[in-house]
Amino acid sequence: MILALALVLAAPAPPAHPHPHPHPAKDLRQLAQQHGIKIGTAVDIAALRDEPDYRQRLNREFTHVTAENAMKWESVEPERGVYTWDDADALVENARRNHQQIRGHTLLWHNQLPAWLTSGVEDGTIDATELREILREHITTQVRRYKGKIRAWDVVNEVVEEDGSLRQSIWLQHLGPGYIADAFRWAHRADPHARLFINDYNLEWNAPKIETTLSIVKDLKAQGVPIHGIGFQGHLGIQYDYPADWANVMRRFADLGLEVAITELDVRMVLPVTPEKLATQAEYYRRALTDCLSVRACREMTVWGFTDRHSWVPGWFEGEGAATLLDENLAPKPAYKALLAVRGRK
Ligand code: 9MR
Repeated sequence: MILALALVLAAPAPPAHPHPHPHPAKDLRQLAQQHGIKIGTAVDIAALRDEPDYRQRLNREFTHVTAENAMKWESVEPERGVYTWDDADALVENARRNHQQIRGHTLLWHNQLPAWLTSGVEDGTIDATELREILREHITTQVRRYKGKIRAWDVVNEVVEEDGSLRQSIWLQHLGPGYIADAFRWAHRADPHARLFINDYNLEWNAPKIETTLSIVKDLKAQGVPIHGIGFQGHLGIQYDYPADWANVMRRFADLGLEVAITELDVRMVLPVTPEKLATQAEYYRRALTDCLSVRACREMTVWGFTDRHSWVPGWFEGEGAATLLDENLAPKPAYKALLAVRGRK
């Protein structure tokens, strides 16, 4: 057995096949190559540091990474003017060593803001003029630090409500709707080569959100604001129908000249796990990749964690989980195999 294995390993590489990719991919890195897209994952920085099996799997499978939390404002500036880049730097360095591109997440959000900022705004010690300056400084500092190292930034995250109105965040309330254009301009100035995205959830299917986001993009473009991409988070659940119109929605944004990315894909289920549920989940993952591949402008599919050992889902949805491609022991689930079997463009 060992001898046979040694012979196989020693055999010369087979000649290039005349057809593009006749065999299923052996892992996600190869799948990404076959389809000419980037396949990424959110990275849990503690797991990257402490769990060798997690680290190996991450680096073997993925060509793109997003920091799940390490680049959020509360992580990088927990006290005013005190920057803590260690975790974000570690992720960037690991990516460099493993030939992974990076999505920066996220420059402006209403969640995971540092307490000094939210309390200062609340008690009035930070007024609108200062808040705008703080935001400009934050975006400039962070984007500049990773200039040339981040392929794409989620510049603004979740700025539209479910009913299609602009989100009532501190940004809208104190700075007015112009904060969105400002954020893109500041980010562009700090790194003119980074691709700048607007990112949201439920954008796969929610009509009011889709229409408002389309009009935001049109307005920005009309003003000459540097915006390059639309991020569909893609937090799905098998208890809901698959968003059947997703590829068409992607196309509407692509028609405005944007790059399209699936930025946070996961497919949760009500526990317990059953073979039937895993099969349905596999079908959702397969359809998401197929939808991306059907739209030429869709260049990236990123999953929000790749193992059920580290997923935000159980902590946020009681009784739900098992949302990722690999189980807690990093064994491939049917969804992983379904992705490898997808045939598509190129
Ligand atoms: O996965 C992230 C989780 O660890 C954090 O506790 C949570 C805090 O809000 O944010 C999660 O990531 C979110 C992402 O940054 C933006 N889109 C929704 C994601 C899931 O909540």
